[in-house]
Amino acid sequence: MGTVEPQIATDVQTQHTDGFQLVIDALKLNGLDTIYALPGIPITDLTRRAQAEGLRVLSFRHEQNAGYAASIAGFLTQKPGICLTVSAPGFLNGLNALAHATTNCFPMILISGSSEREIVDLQQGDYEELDQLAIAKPLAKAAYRVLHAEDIGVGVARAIRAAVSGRPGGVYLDLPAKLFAQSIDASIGKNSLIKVVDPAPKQIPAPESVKRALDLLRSARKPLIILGKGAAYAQADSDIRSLVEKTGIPYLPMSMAKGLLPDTHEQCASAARSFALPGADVVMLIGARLNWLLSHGKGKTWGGKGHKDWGGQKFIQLDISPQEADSNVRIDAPLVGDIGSCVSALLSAIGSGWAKPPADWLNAIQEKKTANVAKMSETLAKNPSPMNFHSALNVVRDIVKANPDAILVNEGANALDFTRSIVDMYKPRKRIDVGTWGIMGIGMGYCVAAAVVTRQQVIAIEGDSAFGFSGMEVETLCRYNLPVCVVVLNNNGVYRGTDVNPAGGPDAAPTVFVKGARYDKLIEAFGGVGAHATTPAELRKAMEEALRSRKPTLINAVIDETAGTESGRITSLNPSAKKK
Ligand code: ADP
Ligand code: TPW
Repeated sequence: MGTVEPQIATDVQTQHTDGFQLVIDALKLNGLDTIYALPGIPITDLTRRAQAEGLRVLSFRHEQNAGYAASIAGFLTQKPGICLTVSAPGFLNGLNALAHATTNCFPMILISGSSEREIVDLQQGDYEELDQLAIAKPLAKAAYRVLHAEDIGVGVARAIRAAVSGRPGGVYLDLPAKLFAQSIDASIGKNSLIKVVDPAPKQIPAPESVKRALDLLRSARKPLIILGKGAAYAQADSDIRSLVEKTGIPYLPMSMAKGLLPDTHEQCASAARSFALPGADVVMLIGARLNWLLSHGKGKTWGGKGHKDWGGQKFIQLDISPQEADSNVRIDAPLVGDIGSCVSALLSAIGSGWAKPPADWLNAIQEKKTANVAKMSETLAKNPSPMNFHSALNVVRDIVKANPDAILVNEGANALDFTRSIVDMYKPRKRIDVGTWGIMGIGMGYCVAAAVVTRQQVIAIEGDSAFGFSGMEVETLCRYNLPVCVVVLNNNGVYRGTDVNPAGGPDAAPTVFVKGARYDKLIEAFGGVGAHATTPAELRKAMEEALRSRKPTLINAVIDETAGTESGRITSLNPSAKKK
């Protein structure tokens, strides 16, 4: 007996911790305070305990939407957005968003519970068996698995560094079910955690590359700056604005870079895009890739003779990825570093005596702009019945102008293209949309994250098809009582609602939905505000009320079903259009 007593005393004195706790502690230690999740085996208790420990755990109706929320939280905050899912199907549902984050250069960590390694590897048919790590790898910037509780600190630290350093991206962290219940000595656990120091170190560009870039820019007769979402992500807003203004160079914002400088800025060349791109002789890309969204830097858009011919431009490219240069056309002056450091290096080298671009170039752009703006104003002033994209978006344009801090979420085809060109943005990182893939389904996930991380009003402009991909999350908007106003531009289908079944049978055409659907009723089922608008006046009233009340609101805005074009502005990418 005498020998047993001290043994019991030691056990009582030893404090233990477990895998659940260490994951929570590791996230908290690194300032990651919000989890976008969908509970189930083996992570239900992780969501409960995280909430009990003061983390914000936002629960979704489908993992894809939780994942999109995490990805855009990463873009808006420069901290990896955390998405938490169950194994196999939950993981796969979240994977789309992980790939999206990687493609768009958004920092995100997908944490999925997984089944027993021994059974998965022998393919013995475990509950939700899937080799998740292997599947995630090609779609993620990095992928890790933690098998021992004392390695959780390292696993989370590596995931954070991989997500935010260099070119940001999606990281997968595989946490097998057994890990969560592992118990270890609390002090060993505590000491195993890592608070990541300087997770996204500055990358200073080489002085010779700064000089090369400025020499080229100085030689330009028709210079142009293109701002991409990498520039928006970098949060170097005032330096970027100084660079644009000090050089006097006209600039084009890519979709999510709108508002980095106000779209109403005199140097903004958006309204003269199709003149500026082929006309420019030197183009400085700041956090924008020459991918399909910029016609790969060549072809007719850039003044090339054929669709693959170079237009003669010289390019300067500011990017954190040294591999990005020359991906599509020759980059004459790559400037590798983080945007903040690159822009500040350019600013110091420029000083105050930079000569503005030749007046004939600036005047020519201004002339095109004035003509196009006048044409657009005429179209916007019309009030057709039924309402069309322009008359509806004219209302949105006014509302955003009056509420420049609101975040605008946008997806659809025509709903996307028209909103992008009609609705001016006034502040950085206020427009978030379908991104590099032109993906449908980001809508409600983006709304949740934008409202939660910025605490600002959110306005979502959604095509009726686009909305359907995440529509069930209106319950999530209501559950968390988020200040989100969703406007569904309802034209009865994908692109428009007028297609007919070519075989004449009873099935609707593939692009057509239930006519006259009342999406507003959907949100009412969960206690939100629904509104039905058939005129710009009704739409204006409903939007104003939504912004005044800050209640979750869904406005079904009825649009002329003949109004859209196939695929919006990218009709030419349809194979049959190519054939013609
Ligand atoms: P857009 O679609 O707006 O044209 P892209 O997503 O194509 O923008 O390009 C963004 C680019 O910005 C990527 O090449 C990425 O490497 C780069 N990038 C992202 N963050 C930073 C940063 N902090 N500093 C420098 N470059 C960055
Ligand atoms: C994940 C293909 C591109 S745009 C679109 C689809 C289905 C919907 C267009 O209709 P909507 O907008 O939203 O009603 P509007 O204004 O033109 O009427 N699946 C995914 N992503 C994409 N891009 C598609 C399908 C697509």
